[in-house]
Amino acid sequence: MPIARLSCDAGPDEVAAAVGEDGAVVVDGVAPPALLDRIESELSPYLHATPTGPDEFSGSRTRRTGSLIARSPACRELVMHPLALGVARTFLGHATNIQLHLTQAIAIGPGETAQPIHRDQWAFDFFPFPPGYEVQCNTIWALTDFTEENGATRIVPGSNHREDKLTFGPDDTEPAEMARGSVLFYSGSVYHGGGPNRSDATRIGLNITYNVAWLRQEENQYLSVPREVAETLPTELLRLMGYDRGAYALGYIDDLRDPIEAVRPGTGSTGFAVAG
Ligand SMILES: O=C(O)CCC(=O)C(=O)O
Ligand SMILES: [Fe+2]
Repeated sequence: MPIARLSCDAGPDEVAAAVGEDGAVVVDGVAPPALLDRIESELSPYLHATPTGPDEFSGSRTRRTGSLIARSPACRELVMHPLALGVARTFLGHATNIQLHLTQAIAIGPGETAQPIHRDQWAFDFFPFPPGYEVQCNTIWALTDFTEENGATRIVPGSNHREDKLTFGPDDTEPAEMARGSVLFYSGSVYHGGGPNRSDATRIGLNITYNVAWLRQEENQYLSVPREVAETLPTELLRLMGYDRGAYALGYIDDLRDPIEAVRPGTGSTGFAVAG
């Protein structure tokens, strides 16, 4: 079964429905080349300085560069992209609110082997979420073309509906081939993994993921983005980063103050409940 594809004029509802159906969908041609050029130049020094991974899962020829909000103003536009946010908010609409889970450039170098096939929601200590209760909505934006040869993400379409803790081999998977500027949406429940890179060039994807705001974030935004940078960011982005309550009461400051008060004093509400 091939990976579903939509064109860039698809709306959030259509994309979210496709993610719910098969666990993954590629949307072609979403990010403009000029934005990708800015991201490349802003991230380039960090990508080069990042060490390769320490184990099989992170990849001994793969570099994972985080803190994209702090390091690349252009990446903030992808984090806040109306299609990505719209899909995440729709797909996770059963939760009171959502948050940014992680931002990570994944550069798979030549010679890298296939990443083990997994569900991203296993990060939550393998908690058995009720089938159909989705906790994550993920994107990988293609900063380079993604081809079968250079390590395009491998997906097991439809596996979002399968049991937990299954094992899949390469033949069960399909490569999410896509051109630079396209974006793969996938759920926390779909089985997938980074592909092996048999080319002589590096494959780079920007993995920007969202989760329900009652769970912990994988990338700690409060510590990854220095306070002086946080102070310059739009309130909507800060809230998405976690300067907000999760659901009714999670994450307040001292006397039930709104977490946004830490960065933007005088703008928040007091008490429980999610602001704005
Ligand atoms: O780089 C990719 O294509 C996928 C990476 C991935 O699934 C992960 O790191 O969890
Ligand atoms: Fe993954």
